Amino acid sequence: MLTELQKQVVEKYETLIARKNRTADFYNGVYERYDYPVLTRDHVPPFWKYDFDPAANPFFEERLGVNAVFNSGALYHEGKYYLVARVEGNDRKSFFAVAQSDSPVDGFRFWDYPVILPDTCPEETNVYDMRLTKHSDGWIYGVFCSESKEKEIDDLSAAAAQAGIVRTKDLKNWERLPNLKSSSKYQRNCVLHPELINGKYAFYTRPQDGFIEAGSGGGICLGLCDDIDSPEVKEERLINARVYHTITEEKNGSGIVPIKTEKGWLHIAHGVRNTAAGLRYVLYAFATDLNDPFKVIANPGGYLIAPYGKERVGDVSNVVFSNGAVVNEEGEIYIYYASSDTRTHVARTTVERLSDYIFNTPQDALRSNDCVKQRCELIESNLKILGEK
Ligand code: M1P
Repeated sequence: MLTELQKQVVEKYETLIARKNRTADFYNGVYERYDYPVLTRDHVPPFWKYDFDPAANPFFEERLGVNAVFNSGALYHEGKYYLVARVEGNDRKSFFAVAQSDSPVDGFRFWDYPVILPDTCPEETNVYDMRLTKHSDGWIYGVFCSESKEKEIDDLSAAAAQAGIVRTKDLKNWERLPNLKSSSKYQRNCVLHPELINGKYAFYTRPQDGFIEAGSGGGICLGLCDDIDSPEVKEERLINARVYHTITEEKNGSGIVPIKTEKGWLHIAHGVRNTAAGLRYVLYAFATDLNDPFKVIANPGGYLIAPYGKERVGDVSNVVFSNGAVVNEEGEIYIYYASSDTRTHVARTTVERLSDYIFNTPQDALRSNDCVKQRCELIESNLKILGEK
C-alpha cells in the first residue's frame, strides 16, 4: 500500500512516460526537432531513487538521486526502439540502462534494472557513451568509454580513457571483451563499423594527447582489427581531420554507427571549437565510400545540429552530442542526441533527405571571402528564380 506522497511521485512519473511528443516549431528541411526530450532524469523510475519502505524512509526522501540521462546508444530491433542511455547518478558515476519504446519519439521506459556490466577492469572508475553496433557477424556490440584514474600524473582530476567492448544478443546478457588496444591511452568516441572491411573488424577511433585536449590527435581515424576477441588496432588511418577555423578546430569524434545507403556510408560526428565561454559541441555529417570506408566522398560544410533554445543550457552548456541513430523499414532516421550533457532528444529525418543534405550542401569554403562568393552564387541563382515569378 503506497502513501499519498508515494502515489503522487509514481503518478507524475507515469504521466511523463505517457506524454506524446510533437514536432517543434523549427524548420530547415533537413530534419524535424521535437518539443520534448525523449529521456531525462525524470524518466528514471522512482524505485531507482527512493526507498519505498516507510520505516526506513519516513520522509520519502531520494536515497540515490539521478543527475542526468544523456548520450544514448540506439538500436532498432524487431519493431522496437531501444536506447542504452548514459545515466549519471548524483555521485557523478555513470552507468548504462536500457529504455524501450514502440515509438521512436516518445514512451521510452527503462527496464527494471540498469545494465550489469561484467566487472573485468578493477581500475575502471566510470563508463559512458555506448555505441551499439548491430554487426554482420550476428552480435550486437557495445563500445563505450572506460575511464580510470591516470596514475602517472600527480593530479587528482587526471584520467585515462580506453574503449571498453561488450557484446550481447538481447541487451540483457553482456559478455565483456578486453578493452581495445591502440596507439593512445586517451581514446574516446570509438565506434565499431557494422561490417567487416577487407575481412577484418574495423574501429573508428580518436587518439588524443590528453584526456581533454586533442593535441596532435588529428581527428577521426579508422583502423582494422584482426581478432575481435583480442581487439587491437595497430594502424589508425586519419579519415576525417580537424580543420583550422571550422566547427572541428578543437577536436572531433565519431558519433553514430555509420548508416549504409546506396550512395555511401552516412556518418554523424561531433565537432568542437573553443570560445571565450568554453567548448562548443555541434554535430556534423559526412559520407564515406561504400566499398572503401577509408575514403570520404562528401563533406558538407558547417554543422547539422547545434544547441538550440533550451538545449543550450545544462551541466556542460553549449553541447550537443550523439552516439546513436536508428533507421527503420520506412527509411526514417531517428537521431538521438543529448544536449548540454543533461538530457536526450530526438530529431527525425529520412535516408533520402539526409543523403541530399550530405551530398548537396557545399563544402566549407574555409575563408570568409570564399564563403561570401559561395553565398552570392546561391543568392544570384535564387533571385533569377524569384524574379521570374
Ligand atoms: O562534455 C561534452 C562531451 O565531452 C566528451 O566528448 P569528447 O571526448 O569529444 O571531448 C565526452 O566525454 C562526452 O561524454 C561529453 O558529452
